[in-house]
Amino acid sequence: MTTNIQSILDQLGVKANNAAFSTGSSWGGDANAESLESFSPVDGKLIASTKVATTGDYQQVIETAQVAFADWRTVPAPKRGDIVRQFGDALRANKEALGTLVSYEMGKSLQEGFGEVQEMIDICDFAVGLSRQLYGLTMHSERPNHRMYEQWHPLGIVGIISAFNFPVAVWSWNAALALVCGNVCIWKPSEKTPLTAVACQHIIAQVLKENEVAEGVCSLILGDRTVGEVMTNDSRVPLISATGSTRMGKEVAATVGARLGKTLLELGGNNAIIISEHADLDMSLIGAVFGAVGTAGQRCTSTRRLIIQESVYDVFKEKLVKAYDQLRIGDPLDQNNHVGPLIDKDAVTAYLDSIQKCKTEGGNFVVEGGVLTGDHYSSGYYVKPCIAEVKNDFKIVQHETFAPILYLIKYKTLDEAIALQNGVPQGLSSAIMTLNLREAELFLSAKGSDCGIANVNIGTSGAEIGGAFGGEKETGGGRESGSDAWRAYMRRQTNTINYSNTLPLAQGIKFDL
Ligand code: UN1
Repeated sequence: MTTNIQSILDQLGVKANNAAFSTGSSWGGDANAESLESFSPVDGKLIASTKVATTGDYQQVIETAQVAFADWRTVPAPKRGDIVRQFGDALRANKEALGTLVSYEMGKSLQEGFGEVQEMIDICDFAVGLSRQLYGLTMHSERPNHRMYEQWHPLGIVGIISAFNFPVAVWSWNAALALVCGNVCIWKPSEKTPLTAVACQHIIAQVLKENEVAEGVCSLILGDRTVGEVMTNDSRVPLISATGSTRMGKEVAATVGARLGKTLLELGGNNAIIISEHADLDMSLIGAVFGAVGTAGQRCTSTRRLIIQESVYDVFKEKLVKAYDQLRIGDPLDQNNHVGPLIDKDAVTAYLDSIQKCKTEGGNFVVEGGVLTGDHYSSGYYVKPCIAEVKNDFKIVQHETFAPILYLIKYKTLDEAIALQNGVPQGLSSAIMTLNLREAELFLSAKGSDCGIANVNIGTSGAEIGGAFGGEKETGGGRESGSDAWRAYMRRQTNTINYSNTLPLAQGIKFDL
């Protein structure tokens, strides 16, 4: 690897120290606390270590955030938007360094690392415009000389729990919107990717400092799931926005629901592309292969299933096998490679386990998987993207494995294909490849895909930030990022104002004294 990671860490202000939390410019942490070490999946080397936050650290963060909210909510929204605009500019200046660190700490290809930072810049731009558009409706009152309208106020502290696979972008979707809406944020990143989080915290803290924003508006707390559990249990945090597995999401939903808090959940996907006999097969190939092997199959939007019409099944399978043959797997910082490593040893075990289960259930591997060994693959986390012919009702096919395993399923009629596509517990992303208008519209209709995202002639991954992002069923129902997702970060207040000389009651009720 030619990239000098040390100079990137220096540029981003990431040092090996005792940091376990930050409330902005100030950092803290107990030197005696447990270490949180970040190893690169690229070469297995220790990049740097931080500390796990203690309960005392958490208290300090939450109390600082509460004080900060009292002021931040009074800053005019367009002014808050201007600060987010400056954050976007700071990300532009650091795009190369941060994108490279994302690639090195998480393992995705450098192009995808840059893409992830671009996604952060895009959401900042979106949030700036939004800061002048937090619209409420006005209604006509049934009573004379009364006015009714609704307005949106910030919630308070937004707790953001993010996953390793998009270690910085998903935080920024939440933070950029939460901030323009007048909330303060506490971010608990994945314990697998603490350093990219530390880098982001430095970038945003600098912008906040230049604008004389108090400590506590944007905080970071490092640690394992224990820290996350303390936060989800805390009624001082009205909204928990969590990204991760369905198992984790169910726990968060139960804990936050028990205290009647709000959640925004973005959980597992089991995304399929339907490839019709009317598809442009060359275009479909790019969508399918990028969807299945991009980020080594570790996106929640990764393509896990291809549902292929029987008349094009063999020819498309052949194209896939050829394309997989040409995939270059290796150091993701080397732009010649398409696929980097999985995140860690557990991910490799889950990948091997799923392949085994698939075989036991009768899956036929047309491209075999396996762990790659040798000098180029020193971390031990590099695996071969593989393809298996399966039945949709195999147990393993119903399950989301965060790895590059692609399942092929054959269909006869489009109704059958849609039933297969919907026939899994998850409901995040879906796509159809067809040049036939009737097929495309049926897929998008109420009788079509049951997912939060449904595309035509585009794969399942790589959504733009402008649309609402999230899905149904076991994906959790939350919507982040674009469209009107901002409403999840605010509370709605209905206001009725009487400017008459009497006090008429609604519904015509008479009550005279
Ligand atoms: C995720 O995997 O959690 O649509 C987010 C995509 C990206 C975001 C994925 N824009 O693939």
